[in-house]
Amino acid sequence: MTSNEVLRQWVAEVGELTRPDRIHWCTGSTEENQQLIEAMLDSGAFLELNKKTHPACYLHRSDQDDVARVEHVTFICTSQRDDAGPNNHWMDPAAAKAKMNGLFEGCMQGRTLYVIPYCMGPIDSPLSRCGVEITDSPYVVVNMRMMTRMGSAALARIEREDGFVRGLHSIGELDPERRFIMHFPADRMIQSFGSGYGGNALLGKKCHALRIASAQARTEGWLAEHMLIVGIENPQGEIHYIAAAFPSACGKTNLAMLIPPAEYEGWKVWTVGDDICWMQPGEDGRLWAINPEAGFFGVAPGTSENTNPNALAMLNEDAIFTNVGVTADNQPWWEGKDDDVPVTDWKGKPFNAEVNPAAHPNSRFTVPMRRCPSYSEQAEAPRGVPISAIVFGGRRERLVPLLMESKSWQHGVLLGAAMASETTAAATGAVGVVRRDPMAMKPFCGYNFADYWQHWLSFTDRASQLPRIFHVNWFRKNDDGYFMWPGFGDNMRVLEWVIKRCKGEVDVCETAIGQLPLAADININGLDIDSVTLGTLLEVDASAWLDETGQIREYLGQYGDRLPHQLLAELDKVAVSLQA
Ligand code: OXD
Ligand code: MN
Repeated sequence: MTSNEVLRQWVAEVGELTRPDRIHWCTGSTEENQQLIEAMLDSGAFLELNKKTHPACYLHRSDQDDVARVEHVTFICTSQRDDAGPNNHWMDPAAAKAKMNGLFEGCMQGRTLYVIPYCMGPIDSPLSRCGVEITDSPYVVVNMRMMTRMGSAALARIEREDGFVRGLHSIGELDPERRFIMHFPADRMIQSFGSGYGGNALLGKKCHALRIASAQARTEGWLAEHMLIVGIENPQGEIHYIAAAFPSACGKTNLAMLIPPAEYEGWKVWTVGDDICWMQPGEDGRLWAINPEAGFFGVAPGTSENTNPNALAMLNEDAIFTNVGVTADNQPWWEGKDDDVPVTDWKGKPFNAEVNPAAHPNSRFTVPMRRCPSYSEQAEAPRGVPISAIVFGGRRERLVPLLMESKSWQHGVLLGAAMASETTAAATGAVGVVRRDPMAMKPFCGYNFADYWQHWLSFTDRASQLPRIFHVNWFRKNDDGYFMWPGFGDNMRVLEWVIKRCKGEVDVCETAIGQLPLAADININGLDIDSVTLGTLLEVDASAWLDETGQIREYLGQYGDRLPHQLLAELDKVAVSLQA
């Protein structure tokens, strides 16, 4: 058990409410993990994959109605509705607790209640924060073991410090009508019922490391962001760390572990994180970042030898696959993987392309970060890594150029706040609809976006050497509907320009919307791209942008008086300059 009285009492209370058959305190040991896996193999929750090609790899098929995050039933429960903001669904905390108590009542009868102490971030980092998840799902336990520093070491830290995030989860009956993901930032508490899917059930990830942590970060003077962290090493051995925010399923994992094109001999890419970044000003005035996670929970479809060879290599062993297809020799398979032919789809039915894809579009892999060939040992550094540049990016077929730099930190905050992207399968709902997704945090900010932008703006007073801010768009299409930029490893060419700007090595073309690269400064050697295409990728269509600024103004208008004046002033400057 534990010497932490608060934790002991909370577990006892939850036990009384949910009435499990037994309570298990997770240590995170190999033996414990093995026992859970064996139990899941017995129950059918796990299927063993080809032992030769994929040792210690398992397939999990989720309930067919439980395959993605559910934003419409995800709530931020603050006493004042306005503190959650128009960006969140809100429920009164007392009403939410009453509703959840009703659902949790007796829900673990016949099940085991697992207590999972975990640490988000390196176990000995002052930037890390701890939590405890209570769950009745062994799938959650084995995933949390990969995704966080889980077990005895985390419990020891919890016993040393004051306060931890409390997360209560039950799969319930997996009934979509009885599914709620509740956040109580004031109590540092999460309650999730009715789903076993990643972002809804692995509470360390979106619920803690983004929604609760963003609110906590605001009061403590740091930032919790939906960003990858990547280190780019040049042939001279100099490493620049970049943090980049993209909406879900827009290629963060690919960018975090890209392999540079042949032209970049001597360059190396180091992966620190692929989804979440916690940043804090250091004594030197720079922002220092940790990845609070210890594993990847990545989107499987589209991952291939061409798009992300590092990911493919790390998925050969010790990985969990959720909702992918399988081949005749029992290997995991998803659309875009290779020329193999799947025989069974993600529902466990014979594969028929006319009926179902082999893998669900939001099928996932879970794997420890250390398995990634480009894994950076700096991901364990207690002080984190210093961030040179922040990159924002969305999925936009039109309008938005391949690359630009903000004119200032304040203008960079506007670039982030105005981000928009076409929706993907990572959440339930329509796919391909353009929606505003500020800082890629629309589904994840645990408080009012207006206050969040104010918090971002406040960093000019908190840190003297802030990173430069950039905006990219890999997804621009031509009139025939083809992507104009090759993306994937070739995104290195864009990152090279970003680093050159950080080092003051290249000039810019000043435009109304931002500072764009001179075409000659983007390395396109070895690329099948002509100067007209590159010109289009870097063009600014003033009248279309005026229209866009109108839409941004309308979007920001929802935040009323709470919206920071500075943000509107930045938007005004852009609009005036476009009119000129
Ligand atoms: C994720 C997501 O799982 O953003 O990372 O949906
Ligand atoms: Mn994500």
